[in-house]
Amino acid sequence: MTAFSLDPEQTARCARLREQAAERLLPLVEKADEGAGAGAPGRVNRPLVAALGELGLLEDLFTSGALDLCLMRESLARVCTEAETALALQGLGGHPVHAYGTPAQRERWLPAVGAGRAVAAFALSEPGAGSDAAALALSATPDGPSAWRLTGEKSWISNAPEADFYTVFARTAPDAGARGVTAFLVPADRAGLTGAPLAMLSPHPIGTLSFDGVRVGADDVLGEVDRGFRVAMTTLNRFRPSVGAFAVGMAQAALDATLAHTAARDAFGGKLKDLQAVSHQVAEMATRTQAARLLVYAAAAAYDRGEPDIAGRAAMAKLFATESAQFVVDTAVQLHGARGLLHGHLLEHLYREVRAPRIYEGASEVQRTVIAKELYGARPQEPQREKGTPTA
Ligand code: COS
Repeated sequence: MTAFSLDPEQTARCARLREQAAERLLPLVEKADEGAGAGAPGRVNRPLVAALGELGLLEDLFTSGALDLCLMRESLARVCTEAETALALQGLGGHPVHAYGTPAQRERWLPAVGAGRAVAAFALSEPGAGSDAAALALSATPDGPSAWRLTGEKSWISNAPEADFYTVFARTAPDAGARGVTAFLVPADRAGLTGAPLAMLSPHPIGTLSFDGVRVGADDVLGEVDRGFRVAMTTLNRFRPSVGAFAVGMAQAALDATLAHTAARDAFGGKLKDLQAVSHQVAEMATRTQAARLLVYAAAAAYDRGEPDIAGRAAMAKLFATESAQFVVDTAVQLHGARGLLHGHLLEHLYREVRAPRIYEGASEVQRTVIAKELYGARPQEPQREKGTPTA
């Protein structure tokens, strides 16, 4: 890929993904909606996860680079947001095991996650610690030489309470902030672990988890004791540009629908697109979508090359793409008029879907904080001289 376009192989892969989403994945979502009632809270669509596995897409999560992950997410999102999110959550919950797990942990869980037989989840947020992730309080108290008991709550956890295992971040050192957090791989059937679904605006399953003295041992630790904040942050570095890709896919779907609608709709003696008030809005939607896409691709490509400033670039990509997608989807609703808000209309669906990504995996405000930290950290501290100021 150059800085400006995908190569033909990547373009062909995106087209194939869109086809697979339309033929294999979308029907499984429509079927679930008929069966369980649209948006049944907290329910994982297991046939959908299994189909993602059969198509080989879940295995790709762990073998492909960040840019390929973005292309997958963008392509699926254009056709079927539910499939996109189911894929992403397998990646978010599974990545800490892939990147930090012991051979035994990897063998036990990664083939099952890749095949879509095991559902993964990433459990960082708590009722009292969202944006301020280092303030998390779920306590891991020692229970013998190398075991702990987990006690406390997690909240807003995607795939809870139906996941098969959770990547759980708990406090092993009180009062140590980010340096006292440990990541654990906790199977869902551990005694003392319960959960409940939450009914949210966002259509994917989200719930709470309650830990009542759940026993974990050294074999359950992901990475090193007290070094779990890094596990969380490096996972987010990888996934944040791809949240942007999800947003770009939704924005493109809204733009495509708007182009079709405004070209066909009769109004004021012509087509809607003949009104400059309409066509200029569409041009703005397309420009912001493309700018977001380029920022996402650039951040992901930088991640794949191992460049040093990836946290800030990932943050910029996520911030700009999710905020732009909100604008694009909202404008698309406006240009569709009332029909865009009809239950079951693509835009009504996207309008609900587009809101949460501005909050999860680091709210827009957190992304600005990450960007600003990097900017000031990298800059010389003394004020810059004005042009022409003598140097001696
Ligand atoms: N990549 C790698 N390491 C990172 C990192 C990143 N993006 N951000 C922080 N770290 C490391 C730091 O290097 C530091 O390590 P050392 O202790 O070894 O020096 C440690 O983590 C603590 O860093 P810092 O003091 O900057 O952390 P803060 O407590 O200030 O947290 C923010 C910073 C706000 C960025 C963090 O809490 C965050 O990302 N919050 C949002 C959480 C989130 O996304 N939740 C949603 C979960 S998924 S739905």
